[in-house]
Amino acid sequence: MLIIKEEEIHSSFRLECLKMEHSNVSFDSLILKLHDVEAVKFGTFKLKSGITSPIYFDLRVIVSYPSLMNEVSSLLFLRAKEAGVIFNSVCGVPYTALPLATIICSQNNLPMLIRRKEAKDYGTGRMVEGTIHPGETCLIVEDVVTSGSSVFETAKVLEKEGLKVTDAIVLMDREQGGRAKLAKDGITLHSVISISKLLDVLLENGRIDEDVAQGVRTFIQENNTYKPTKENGSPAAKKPCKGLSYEARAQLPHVHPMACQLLKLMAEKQSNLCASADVTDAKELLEVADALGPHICMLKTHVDILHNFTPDVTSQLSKLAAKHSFLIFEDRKFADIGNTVKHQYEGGLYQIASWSNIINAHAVPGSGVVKGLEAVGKPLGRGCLLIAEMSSQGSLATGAYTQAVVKMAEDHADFVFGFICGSRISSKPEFINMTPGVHMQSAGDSLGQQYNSPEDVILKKGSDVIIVGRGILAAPDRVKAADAYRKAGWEAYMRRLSLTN
Ligand code: S5P
Repeated sequence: MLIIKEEEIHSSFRLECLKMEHSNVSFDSLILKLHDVEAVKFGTFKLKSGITSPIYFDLRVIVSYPSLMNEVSSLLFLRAKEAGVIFNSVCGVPYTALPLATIICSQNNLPMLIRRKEAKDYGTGRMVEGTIHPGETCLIVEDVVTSGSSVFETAKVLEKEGLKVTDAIVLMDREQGGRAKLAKDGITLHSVISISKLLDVLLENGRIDEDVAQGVRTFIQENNTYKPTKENGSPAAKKPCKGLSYEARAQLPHVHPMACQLLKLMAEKQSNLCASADVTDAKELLEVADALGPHICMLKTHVDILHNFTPDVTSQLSKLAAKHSFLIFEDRKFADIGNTVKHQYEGGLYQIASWSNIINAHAVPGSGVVKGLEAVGKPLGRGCLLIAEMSSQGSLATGAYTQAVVKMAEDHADFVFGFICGSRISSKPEFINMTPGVHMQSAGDSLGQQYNSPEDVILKKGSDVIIVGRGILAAPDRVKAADAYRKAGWEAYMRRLSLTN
């Protein structure tokens, strides 16, 4: 429990990443309650912009339900804690989020600021009420984000008063471009519920049918308010590669040889499954590789977790890769200056470059990390993935950072052929998007891992490869589980092709 002492109130503090107290069940029940009170409705609604929408949110109604108000406020505050947001005060976007901000501040002993919609024409004429400490950071609270413009306007008013705005928390992200727009403006958006999650829960509970859900999904996709341009530097241009098959992408003129090989393998084996062989015993690693080999396009290793590593393990692994036609991806996550990663990749105990087809790297050090790895890997015909997003709660790899990673990949397409990401993040079909954090039964673990289903990842998020670890390794029958993931990933891909072709 976070206790903020009186004297700490005006000093900056970091809210620790506390274990989320809410489970998936409480999200589900919140979504059902919001539907019960008609805070979310389905039908035909004319929006302020003139557009007709199949879904409508009216979260103002929740002021009439005190326990729902408290629940929403707690989840919003937990979301900020979980993301490790640093702030000094809280401001709700008028009007719906005002009472939510009030409850958050009152229950957590935090200073609040109130943004006025119009300046008073008497007295101070100020736009923000409350004690302002210029230079401090204010967290914005909002009920629903579509384009992000209300959050942006509030941020501008606060910034005019000398405050900083780095983050906003929102109950419902309509996934129509607000997150990307705000990221471009330097504000990270953290949402409690996304529209995809809302649709899934309402579908599962028989509140809506598949046609309604699909109608909303199509509307959301077709009404993205954030148009990526060269100027705003957004990587997300959704259309071009959704309809292309893996085979077609393998034939593209500028495709990297490693991407080409992988795409062909995926098509041949009808598998977009990468098994994450996170075991600590060398013998078990080889057994997993042999048993799962027929079902996977790629085996991901963490060779440094083996307690009994010998060079023989990697030569056995290479033989199994040839036997079952899969690629080896050592998930080393290089993150140092070019000169150091060169040595780490080529030498040391593991000599990764000699046996791993694919490696990955963080972009934090700048392009030197790629240049260092490329110097070793390119002559050997290897390929690299850049980590553009992470599946863990509170990951800092979002927004402008993710966009910069995409740019770095494009600038080094001779060696970088794809990304570790949550969804398809590049408009270029030559790049492969690989997504970890995939599980068919669990929503996450106690250490911040967050899971999506194969269908979410491939069909809804447009990624190419699912990376599955414990979903397979912890199953009573690993081979059966691997085949179930392969089938689920492949079926989602086939559905994606049929939707767009
Ligand atoms: O963002 C990431 C990136 C990676 S590579 N999140 C991840 O979970 N991973 C890796 O994917 C992680 O290191 C682990 O090896 C695997 C996920 O394992 P699971 O057991 O949670 O499926």
